[in-house]
Amino acid sequence: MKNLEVAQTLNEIADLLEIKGVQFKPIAYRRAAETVNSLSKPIENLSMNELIELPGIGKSIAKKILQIDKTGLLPYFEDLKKDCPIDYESLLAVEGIGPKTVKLLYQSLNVKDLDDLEHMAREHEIRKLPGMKEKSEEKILENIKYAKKTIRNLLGYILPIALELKNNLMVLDEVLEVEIAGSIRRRKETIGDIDILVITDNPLEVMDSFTSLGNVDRIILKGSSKSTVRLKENVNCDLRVVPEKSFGSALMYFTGSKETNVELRKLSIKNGLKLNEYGLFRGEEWISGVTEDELFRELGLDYIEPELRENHGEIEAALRNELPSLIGYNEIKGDLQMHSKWSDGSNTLEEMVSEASIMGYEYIAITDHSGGLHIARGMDDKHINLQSKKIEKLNDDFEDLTIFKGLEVNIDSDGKLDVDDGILKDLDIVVASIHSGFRQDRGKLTDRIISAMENEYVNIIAHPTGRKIHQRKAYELDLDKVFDYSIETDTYLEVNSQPDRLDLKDVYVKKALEAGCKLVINTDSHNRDSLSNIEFGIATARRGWAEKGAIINTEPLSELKKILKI
Ligand code: DGT
Ligand code: CA
Ligand code: CA
Ligand code: ZN
Repeated sequence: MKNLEVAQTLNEIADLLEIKGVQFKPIAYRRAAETVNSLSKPIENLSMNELIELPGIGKSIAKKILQIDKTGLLPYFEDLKKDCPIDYESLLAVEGIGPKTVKLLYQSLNVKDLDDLEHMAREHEIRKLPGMKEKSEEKILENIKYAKKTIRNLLGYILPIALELKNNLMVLDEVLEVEIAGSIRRRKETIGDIDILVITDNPLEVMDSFTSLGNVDRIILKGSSKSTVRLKENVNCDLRVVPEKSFGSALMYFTGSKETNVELRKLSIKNGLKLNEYGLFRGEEWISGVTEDELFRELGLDYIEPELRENHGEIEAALRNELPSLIGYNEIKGDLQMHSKWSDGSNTLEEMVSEASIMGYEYIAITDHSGGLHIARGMDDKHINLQSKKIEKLNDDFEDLTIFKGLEVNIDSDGKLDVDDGILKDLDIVVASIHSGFRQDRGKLTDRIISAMENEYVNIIAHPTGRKIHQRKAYELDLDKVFDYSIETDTYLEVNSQPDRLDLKDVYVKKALEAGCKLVINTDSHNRDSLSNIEFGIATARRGWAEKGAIINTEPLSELKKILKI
């Protein structure tokens, strides 16, 4: 049944007409949408005559409905969208902003997207508009956050979807090559949309297959060189067909980031060249573009890994042969934070251990929560001791895997740990973290972390800034001070791999490394499937320019034991 799809298109047409300032028509389209929405039979079964019998549907709208039914596309709608210079979908996603407001914002303040809107709200321009107050401005700022949240998705959610799309395209006979580009290739923590490039001799057929994949919800745009679909998973995917000769340059361009592209283009111009998605040119002459490797070489640059392409100094570094040799995705030798049913995990200790063994790890730490029942079903002292005995025995069953006795202790609001040193001293690894009192001031929070670091048994500070993407901001910390103490006390800051944590985040990883810290990448898994999240922690570390040597759990067992004084 296509009723919902048709109704949605009619409503969007109404929005667009309203934004354009067209009279009466928007109301007509909305009434038609309502009729379609409340229809009890599939709209695609209705003929022209049956359609115009329906309330609020005249000949012109009926024609359009039939067109959507037949082709999934409506040229009238596509033209309207093309005509509209505004990212109206994002703006309308802000609660309290309707088409009339979008129009007003555009006409009076030239607001085209969420960034413009945010800027104008911060500059207090919104409250000057008719019908707006100080309060509306504050609400808009607050609601932009939620709108952005519904628009961007976590990498951890999107990456598997993108990989499946890639597989589905790869198996097509007409497809010669497929690559995921955009922010996914850069492994950014959140993703706006999926960008995929293909080489094919038969674009039309590939686009047909692409737009009819099982998880396509609706076609937004379909052409022979670019198509965009909305997936059922609530994210858009752009597919672009590029010439074989330009694959490298297209991959470079569509990998971005935009900021890096701008710099690369400037560099090309400086060298008397021109770079775009079709290739590298000297005047009209095409020089290169088949592979990224060769383009970087022609530009006098070392190859820049996609995770580094954020214009954070990577081009400078590539010019001087000073790029880091990034930690590889297979170089983690063990995961030093995970939970089992002994606290709030959902798999047994044995299940976690055998999964880690399957992954080929040399060592892991089981770090269930402390704190007794009132914190994350934490363990009391008696259980900590019992679990330790269990782990000692379990070690006998695994020849190639060492299981460390660990614990995740809470740092209380005064910086004290909720487990006595007498217990901690018998454990192999102690992870300390803040789970409460996030609202204290920066000085207090920094002091809490530092007192935990000063405890001689604490090895790791888990999720050091406490942020949760889309849910909770990082608490205030004097990171420079934390970095200093990390080095001084041999306490390692964690890069937590949970897709909504990624904490430390990429830019802080870079800062920590510049300060001379070494870090540890853990998954903080609460079930065995999450152990594979390690790739997101590694990606974050790579985005923060981390080399293998900066991450302690790339070290073999003997070395790690020395580092952690086990
Ligand atoms: P996203 O989708 O918001 O997570 O981020 P990206 O980086 O995937 O951005 P997207 O999908 O808008 O575009 C993909 C790439 O195409 C982007 O990383 C760089 C390139 N690109 C797109 N628009 C522009 C542009 O206006 N200028 C330049 N230089 N590059 C662009
Ligand atoms: Ca994208
Ligand atoms: Ca895109
Ligand atoms: Zn937990």
